[in-house]
Amino acid sequence: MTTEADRIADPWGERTPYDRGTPWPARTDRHLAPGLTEADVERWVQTASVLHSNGDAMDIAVRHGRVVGVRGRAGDRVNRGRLGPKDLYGWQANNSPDRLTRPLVRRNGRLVPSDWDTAMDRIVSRTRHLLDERGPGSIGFYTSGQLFLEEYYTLAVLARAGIGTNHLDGNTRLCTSTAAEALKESFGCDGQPGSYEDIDHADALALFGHNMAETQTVLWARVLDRLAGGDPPALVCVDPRTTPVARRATVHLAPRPGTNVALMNALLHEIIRRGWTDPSYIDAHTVGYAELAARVERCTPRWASRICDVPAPGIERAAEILGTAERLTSTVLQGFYQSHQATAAAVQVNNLHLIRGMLGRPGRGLLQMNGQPSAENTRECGADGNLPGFRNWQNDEQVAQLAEVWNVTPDRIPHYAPPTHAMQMFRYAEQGTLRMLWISGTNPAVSLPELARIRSILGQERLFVVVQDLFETETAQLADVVLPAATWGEKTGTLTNADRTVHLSDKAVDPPGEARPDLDIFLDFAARMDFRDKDGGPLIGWHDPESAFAAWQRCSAGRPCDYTGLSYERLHGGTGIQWPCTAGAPDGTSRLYTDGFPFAHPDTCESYGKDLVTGAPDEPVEYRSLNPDGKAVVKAAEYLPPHEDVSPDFPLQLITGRTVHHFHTRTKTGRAPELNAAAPDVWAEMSGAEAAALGLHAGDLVEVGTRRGAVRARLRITPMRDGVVFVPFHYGYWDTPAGHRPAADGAGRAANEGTITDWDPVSKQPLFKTCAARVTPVEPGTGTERHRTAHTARTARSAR
Ligand SMILES: Nc1nc2c(c(=O)[nH]1)N[C@H]1C(S)=C(S)[C@@H](COP(=O)(O)OP(=O)(O)OC[C@H]3O[C@@H](n4cnc5c(=O)[nH]c(N)nc54)[C@H](O)[C@@H]3O)O[C@H]1N2
Ligand SMILES: Nc1nc2c(c(=O)[nH]1)N[C@H]1C(S)=C(S)[C@@H](COP(=O)(O)OP(=O)(O)OC[C@H]3O[C@@H](n4cnc5c(=O)[nH]c(N)nc54)[C@H](O)[C@@H]3O)O[C@H]1N2
Ligand SMILES: [Mo]
Repeated sequence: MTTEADRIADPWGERTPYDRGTPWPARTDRHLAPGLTEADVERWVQTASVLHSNGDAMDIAVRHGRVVGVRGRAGDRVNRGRLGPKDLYGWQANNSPDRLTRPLVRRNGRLVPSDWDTAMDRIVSRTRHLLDERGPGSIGFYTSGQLFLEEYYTLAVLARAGIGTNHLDGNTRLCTSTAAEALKESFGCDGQPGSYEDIDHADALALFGHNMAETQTVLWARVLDRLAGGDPPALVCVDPRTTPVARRATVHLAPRPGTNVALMNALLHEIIRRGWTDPSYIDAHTVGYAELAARVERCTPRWASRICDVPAPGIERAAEILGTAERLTSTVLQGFYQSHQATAAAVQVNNLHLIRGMLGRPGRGLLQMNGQPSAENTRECGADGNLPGFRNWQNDEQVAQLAEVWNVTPDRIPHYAPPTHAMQMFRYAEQGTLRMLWISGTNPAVSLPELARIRSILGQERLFVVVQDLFETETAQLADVVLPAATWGEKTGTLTNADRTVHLSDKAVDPPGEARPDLDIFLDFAARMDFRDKDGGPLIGWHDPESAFAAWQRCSAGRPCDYTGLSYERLHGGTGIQWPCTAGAPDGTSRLYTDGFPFAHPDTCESYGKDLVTGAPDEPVEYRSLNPDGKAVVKAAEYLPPHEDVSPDFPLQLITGRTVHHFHTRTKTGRAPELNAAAPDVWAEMSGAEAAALGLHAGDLVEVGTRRGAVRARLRITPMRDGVVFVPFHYGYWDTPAGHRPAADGAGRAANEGTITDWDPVSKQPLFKTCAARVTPVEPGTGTERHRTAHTARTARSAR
């Protein structure tokens, strides 16, 4: 079946029901520019989605050297041909007339068009000057979860061994550093245990703080198809809002934001009390169970019901589903990762799977999800706070191994302290020790918390800011040099999705004007800086995507993310392949931990663990005595109240997140007419009871204010907990009249005007989902706005 339906009204498309344990049927989705048919397409070029972490495989349609549409790849293991709304329409951003086509440099306070030599000279001379005057610690790199593996790896080598700075992180810090950290805490190492195929086999699915229906629409279609087929799974949803996931749930728990640990402890309490654990699995494969059992002993459902404001019988019912399932698959995402006690909460989901022996078998799946298309690569390549190949900065042997791969002495690779996290880099810039920040593929002037602060940091005279992007974003407007980048469809590289599936994305068309692939920009910089290895050869010996991939393969050898069995050739034509892929496992590996936890061993682990309350790293000796044989670590955590709780002045909890039609700061989806029309401006959501209590109506213009800033938005009434206000975080100001820029009083339309500068102590991920707020009326809505809100709610309902 090939479908070209209106995927704005129905994001998930037609059902293809299937029974438990059978393969998910194919359905090929396609969208071409108006008036074109497949006969008009000159070439189809293979790629995968870059607008979420699902890794939906597709072909780009090319005509007259331009992208004119997309079609899902039915043979791919991830999506079996399906595509979501952002993928069907988002490609139009490639052709946007306002793409950056030339480098820009700041002259007399203004960004003016320039050329590559001038722009790169400015960067290189500033870099050399800072290295001479202040040393490598004055230079930082802030990258993305949206470039390709080859680009991150190159950046990691040039930053860590070339410049010699410890200040390299990705926006993955805002996204899934908690996923990585939770996996390290429990299994000694990052790396996704489960596989999407677990959904085909599960008899129970649990989604923890994950609105999969809107954020991974194709994976949700897979769940909907299971729900429509024979022997459907039970579904547990944990989310304060009545999301489309919640509407389909067998049990929906809507906890007070920030209380996930209390809820998880009560679920674990019930499972232990009712005897639903797997004692032989616990004995054979874990350490730390006794401490967990003691920790949750008094965490009854009644106890949690008071903290989470969830009825105790609901918790008991959910515990029964989780506790009695034969094949439990869980997913975790931002409702945990960006909320209070993020890592501690995510680790409790790992504990649930460990004490029930729910790992390493079909349907026994655990997915500490990713968000961005190539976040996995940022992490494995060490372009965030890890060393490449999931190597442990505290383990000298692993650092020495990396030094050998790079042919440098170990002291060239900074490892005297944990790699600097993004929030700390911005702090260093604020304090003035960081003097140059090179930002690639991310838009922090919209996506970081407390935007007034971020704008003032990036706007400082003394900080030299380089921005590498497709568009003149809010962040680019604050830069000293702007480099025009090529993007998806205009360059070749690989990307790895949330279930470890590696896809090749081929170049389909030329980039506009002088825009260049990020890889070429990083290689050009490395060449101009003339970085050398210890024998005087070039530090970076590769010159194109395929040779960069080969270099990465050598670095990954023997590590959990082993790519040595892959090649561009193998990734061509067929389906994506899951790492580890080696000579011994040439077709990849569907599940990790089918037989123990090899990377939890003290010699091989990526991390010795951290204190779940303070985040202080444990010492190697502590870890070795806790876990001498390398088993999974069951790590208990105590519930603690949120840092910023409600008060009489700020009586509501603000949570921020996503809507199905937009991706992040909308630089791509805001330029696709169908997606923009579906959600053109920011709004705020509240429950009917909460709005009534404040005397507000749907359609009213309100101000959602916190101690730091405010957003003005039209109000929508949607089902969710009372006491909560939700604002999508997608809206910056690039597409609004100048008057819409944040006003002098800070009121804008970016949710992050109001969010708090605070992060999880363990993963250092910012807490975008828990702060105190108030909602005040600005101007009553008109009749049509009230009607529009009602209509939107109706569409969402009928689309279930
Ligand atoms: N349409 C769309 N899809 C996307 C993206 C996008 O921008 N748009 N971005 C991609 C990326 S990078 C990411 S990271 C993912 C994110 O995907 P998700 O995590 O699914 O999306 P969010 O909306 O950020 O948050 C999920 C849910 O967390 C709930 N929540 C808030 N606070 C709490 C809490 O304290 N406890 C619990 N249990 N739940 C809470 C919110 O109500 C929300 O429904 O989506 C990816 N896919
Ligand atoms: N309040 C609140 N804030 C949040 C979140 C939230 O839920 N609430 N979620 C957080 C999360 S999970 C995430 S992932 C972040 C996302 O935050 P950002 O990363 O800031 O958001 P994007 O809009 O995806 O920015 C990516 C930028 O890269 C550019 N780009 C795209 N492709 C390429 C390429 O190939 N090369 C180059 N050089 N540039 C490219 C795009 O034009 C865009 O400007 O936001 C975080 N911020
Ligand atoms: Mo993300």
